[in-house]
Amino acid sequence: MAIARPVRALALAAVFVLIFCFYNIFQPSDGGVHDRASLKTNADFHGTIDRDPNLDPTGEPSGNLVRTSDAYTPGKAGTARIPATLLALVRNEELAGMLQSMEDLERTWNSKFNYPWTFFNDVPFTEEFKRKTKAATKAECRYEVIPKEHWEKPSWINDDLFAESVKILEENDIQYASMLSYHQMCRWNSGLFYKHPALADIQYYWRVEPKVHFFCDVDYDVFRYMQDHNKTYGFTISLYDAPQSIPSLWPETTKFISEHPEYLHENRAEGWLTDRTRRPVHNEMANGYSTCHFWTNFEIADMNFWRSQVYEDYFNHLDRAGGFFYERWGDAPVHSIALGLFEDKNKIHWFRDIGYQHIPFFNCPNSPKCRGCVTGRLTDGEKWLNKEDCRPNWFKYAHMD
Ligand SMILES: Nc1nc2c(ncn2[C@@H]2O[C@H](COP(=O)(O)OP(=O)(O)OP(=O)(O)O)[C@@H](O)[C@H]2O)c(=O)[nH]1
Ligand SMILES: [Mg+2]
Repeated sequence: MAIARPVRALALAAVFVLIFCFYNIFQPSDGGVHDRASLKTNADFHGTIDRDPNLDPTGEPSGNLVRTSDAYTPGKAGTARIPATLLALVRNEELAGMLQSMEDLERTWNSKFNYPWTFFNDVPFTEEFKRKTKAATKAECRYEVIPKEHWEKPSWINDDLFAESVKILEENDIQYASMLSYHQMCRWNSGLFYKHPALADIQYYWRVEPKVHFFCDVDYDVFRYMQDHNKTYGFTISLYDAPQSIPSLWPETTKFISEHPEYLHENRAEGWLTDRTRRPVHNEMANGYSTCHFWTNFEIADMNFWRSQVYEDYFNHLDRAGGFFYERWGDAPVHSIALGLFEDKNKIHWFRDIGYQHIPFFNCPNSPKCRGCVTGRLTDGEKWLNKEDCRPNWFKYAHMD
């Protein structure tokens, strides 16, 4: 029996619709940046960004900017540099990746301003590491070992409970859960790095990891920008976290707030932290936290915020609660929650003009100053990674600059 052409066309269309639905339901899951196997459907996600602002022409931030001059010559007395450093926690084995990050950042920015590099490690740096990193910059390089009391698992962490907790985290596909050093690194980056004696006289830092990329020429002193414009924190990328890595972080935070309601800033970005409209299941699994965070492998910040009594009390509360080890609290959600609750949201700045990549995400603005990345493309990884973009929430609850 012949089937009429319109009916055939309709049947074909129905098959395509079905395939499309099945693909969306069963495509690789989301989860956090590090964790692939958590949530299997799109039900926990409501829409991508309407229009990526990185597609719009991007220039420098508005207001007074300080340009390079002779006063930025390396080692010069009476320098225009303010107390600030490029800061990298890195292993000796990551030398090649560190040199690559340095090359990018020196080319695009630091060769004009010559801020010192400060390298941190839990073991001494090798002579080769020192020699090769020194050769990658005209600026001063400092090599620091982290004191044991800042790095070692604290005395109140119970080994058996840690081992049990790791099993649960691994069942939930939380990457690096069994690596004690990863937990130590997250804790150090959250609440200890700025206490290192080598940073005592330094106020601002730009965190740099090995194997990251910088794409755009930046022709002003970003540390002066932070200072002159009264900014506490600068980010490039904002993402959702894996809720299974932080189930008790928000409950511990609300406990802390109930003990210290006076610490809440009146112009805070709390809605960004508690949003449940875009990813309700994330919020539910993280017990009230959207899981939105600034991706802290890039951060330009004022350490006075971390050194404040408010943050000191908050970090100590979290540290005692044990979640850096019994869960896998990252410095990204910890820093972000503190900024979202205890800081004026207008003191947080999106460095949209700094082209940046840490695998698998980019910040790539539309600017003639940028080379080597694709404007407005968040990721060069799998398509589902686009769902991890949390900037729309930041723009909604805070601002776009
Ligand atoms: N010295 C030292 N550095 C570490 C250690 N663990 C991590 N780091 C550094 O801390 C930073 C973050 O660690 P990564 O392993 O990159 O963590 P991540 O960015 O969450 O993971 P990836 O997505 O795999 O890059 C990097 O700069 C590492 O070089 C450690 O045990 N010792
Ligand atoms: Mg990394």
